Amino acid sequence: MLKEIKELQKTAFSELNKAQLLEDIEKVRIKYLGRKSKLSQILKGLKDLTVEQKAEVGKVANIFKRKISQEIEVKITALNEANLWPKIDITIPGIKNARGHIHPITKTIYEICDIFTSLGFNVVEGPEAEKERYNFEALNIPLDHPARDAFDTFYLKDDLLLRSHTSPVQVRVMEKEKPPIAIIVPGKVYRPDAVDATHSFMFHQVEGLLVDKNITFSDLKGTLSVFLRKMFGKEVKVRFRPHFFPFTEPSADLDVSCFVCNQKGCRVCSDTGWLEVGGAGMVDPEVFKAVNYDYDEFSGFAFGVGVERIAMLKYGINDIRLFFENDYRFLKQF
Ligand code: 2U9
Repeated sequence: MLKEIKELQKTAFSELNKAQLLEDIEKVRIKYLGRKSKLSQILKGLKDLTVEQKAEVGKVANIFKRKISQEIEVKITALNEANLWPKIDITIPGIKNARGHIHPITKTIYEICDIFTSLGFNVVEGPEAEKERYNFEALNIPLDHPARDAFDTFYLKDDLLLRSHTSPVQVRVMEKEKPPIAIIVPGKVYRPDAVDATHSFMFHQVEGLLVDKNITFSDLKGTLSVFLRKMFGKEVKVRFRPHFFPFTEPSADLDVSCFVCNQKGCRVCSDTGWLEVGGAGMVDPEVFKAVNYDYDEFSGFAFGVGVERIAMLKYGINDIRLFFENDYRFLKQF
C-alpha cells in the first residue's frame, strides 16, 4: 500500500506539472483528491489494517494529500495572477511618440535672422530686464517725452523694468564697439497693452542696426527691400510711409503689398492693398550722442519688425493668442 501511495504521488505531481489551464488542474484535483480517487479508497480501507499499519499508511497518505493540495493551490493562484495582466498582442503596430518641433515664432525668428546673416549682419541678444537709460534715455525718450506713455510699464523695481523693445541691446553694443556695426537683435518685449486678437503684453521683435561712414536712406531701402522680398516672395512691392519715432530721423512705417489679395482689396489689408510689417529710419543724432559716437563722421539705419505680426501674415493666423496657449492642435500645423 505504501508503494502504491508513492506511485500515486509520482504520477500526480508529474500530471500537475504538465497542467497549463485551470481546467487541467481541476482534472488532476478530481483524479487524485476526489471522492472516487485511489487516495480516498486507501483512506477508507485504513479501518481494515492493523494499528501499526494504520498509523504508517495513514501518515504517508495524509502527507501526500496535504502536499498535492498545497501544490494545486499554488498553481491556481499563479495562473489567476497571470490572467490579471493584459494580454499583449505583439503583432499590433505600436503607437508612435509625437515628436516635438520648433515653435512657429522661433521658426520665424530663425528665418528672419538667416536672411540678415546672409547679408552680413551678426545676431546679438541681451537682457529682458533693463535699466531706464538703455530702454528710454539713450534712445531719445526722456522722462517727459509723450512717446514714453506707450512703453512705460512693468517696473520690477526702481530703475529695472521689462524692456519694451529690443533696442537697448543695440545701445549696449554701440557703447562697447566702434563702427562699422551690422547687428540683428531678436527677443521678447513687454508692453502695457490689453490682450486681444492682435495685441499681447508680451511679444517678439527683431530689430536691426547698421552704422558706418556714409550710410544713407538708400541703404535702408535696399536692405529692407531685399529682406521683405526674401520673406514674403519676390513679387511683393515695398512701401516706406513717413512716420515718427524718437530714436530715428527721418522715420518710416514699413509696408508690403498685400500678397493675400494681390492688392485687389481684402479683409487682411482692410482694402488698402498694403500690409504694415514694421518700422525703420535713420538713427537719430541724439542716440549717437548718448553713446559717444561722432554723428558727423557716422550715420546709420535701424528698423524693427514684430515677429508675431509677420508669422500671422505669412501663415494666415488671425489671433495672436494662439501662439501662447500651447495648444498642440494649433502648434502641430507648423
Ligand atoms: C537704436 C536706434 C534705433 C529701431 C526701430 C522701429 C523703427 C519700429 C516697431 C516694429 C513693430 C516696433 O514691434 S513693433 O511694434 N519698430 O517701427 N524700430 S526703428 O530703432 C532703433 C533701435 C536701436 C540704437
